[in-house]
Amino acid sequence: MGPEPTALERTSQGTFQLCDRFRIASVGRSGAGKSSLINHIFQVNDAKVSHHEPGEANIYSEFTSETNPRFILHDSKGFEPADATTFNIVRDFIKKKSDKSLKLQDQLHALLLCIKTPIAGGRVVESGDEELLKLAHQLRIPVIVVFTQYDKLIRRHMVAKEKIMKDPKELRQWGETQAAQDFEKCVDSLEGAAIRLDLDTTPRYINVSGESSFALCMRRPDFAQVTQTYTGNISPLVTMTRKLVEEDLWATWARAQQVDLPLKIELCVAKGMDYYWRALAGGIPLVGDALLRETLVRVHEEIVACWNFKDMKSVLTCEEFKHLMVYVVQDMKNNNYPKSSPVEIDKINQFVTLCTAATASFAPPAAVLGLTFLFVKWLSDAALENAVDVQRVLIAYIVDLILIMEELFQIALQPKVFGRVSWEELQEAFHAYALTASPRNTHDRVRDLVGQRGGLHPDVYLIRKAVEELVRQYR
Ligand SMILES: Nc1nc2c(ncn2[C@@H]2O[C@H](COP(=O)(O)OP(=O)(O)O)[C@@H](O)[C@H]2O)c(=O)[nH]1
Ligand SMILES: [Mg+2]
Repeated sequence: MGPEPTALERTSQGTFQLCDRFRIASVGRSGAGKSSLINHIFQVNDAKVSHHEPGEANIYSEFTSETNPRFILHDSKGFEPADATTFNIVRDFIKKKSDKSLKLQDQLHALLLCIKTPIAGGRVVESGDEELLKLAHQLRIPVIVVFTQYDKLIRRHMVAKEKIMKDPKELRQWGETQAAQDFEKCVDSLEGAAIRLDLDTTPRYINVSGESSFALCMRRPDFAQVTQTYTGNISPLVTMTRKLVEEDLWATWARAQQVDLPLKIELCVAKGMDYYWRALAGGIPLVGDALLRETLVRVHEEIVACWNFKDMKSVLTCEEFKHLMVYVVQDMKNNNYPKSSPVEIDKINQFVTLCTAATASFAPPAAVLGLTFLFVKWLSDAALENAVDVQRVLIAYIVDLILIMEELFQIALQPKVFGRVSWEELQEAFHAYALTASPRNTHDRVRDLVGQRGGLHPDVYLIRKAVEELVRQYR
């Protein structure tokens, strides 16, 4: 065994084994918008926990969603200032779940305190909320105060002026500015609470609007376009949470959340690249001298897992999809491939038709895709090493796969698909990818990154950031 793993290695190495699901609690009054918020973050539609029995705080019950199995939710309604019993239940739960001697997976990883953004004056942070903030602070549980339904505040200001303001854009601008001013009062209230509680910093806070179908301005149908939808700040909330959770947990969070693309990309690159570095260093148990082909397969699986798709038929991990990926990166074996051939969408279509056909017998994939014998042989024989051709193929594979997964993500987010993927969606993703990020361009950039002679820069962190940057540029 080598030296102790660095923090960077540790974060990606066993994170998922260490902690498979992100455990989050949401507390706030009924109707605050907790369920809507959770539905958004994790792209599920079933995060509903009923609170029919008065006084009951069922924060102990674990909610898990079939659509997204990567998180566990504890949901509890808030407490009236006089309601000591309910508060005590929540307090005891949080205390129990913050015990560091528990396994990481059993601990509470983050707490969202949801407060409906008030649309008129009044006390914002109530005494129950204060108690909770104090407790979270003492126990060092990452907590975010989420001011929900912020769109309603904007709407209130718009409605007040909709008869006077003729320009819908101006009206919306007005609503947003006024709401921002009102929101300052919420922030003041929170800062005041922090001082009263003697916390060393103000808790993190954010305003969000989780509803996308809510009409901001209903009485003027002619304003529909600019006023109808408003969803805001969910992605920044996800980023904020990522910064607050412990380093060992960021990957678990990045995989569970389903709204923040840059965070997904960061995770994919970390997973993909680190596997390579570890394989190179001989750090993967049971793998002797790693081969390139094997490594690509593992990198492929690591990256696919980050997206958390509902892949009932295991399309994303099947051999055929991997063949397609190999086809996409074929030109990267040589530095100056004479005609760096663009991905031919016809070939992909033909291939997918064969894969999904009822009859199993068809020409070998290599033939259909026009993979050269030399390339296929090289792939299966090449040892994993610090060689430029190996690195070019590997990085191109990582970049292209992430870009395709990203397209798939957009497709899978459509309501009718709801995270489920099959060949149909994957094919659509390939099309979108071939149109937007011409592989030729990304491949040129990968060539630059790997360098003509020397190969990759030895600084793992730097390379990770450079690959992330590359992917982002082609989004
Ligand atoms: N306009 C608007 N309505 C919201 C928002 N979030 C939730 N709602 C609505 O508020 C009601 C209560 O939301 P819910 O998520 O069930 O609250 P919970 O009781 O805290 O879980 C539902 O009718 C939601 O559709 C939001 O951001 N904007
Ligand atoms: Mg609810």
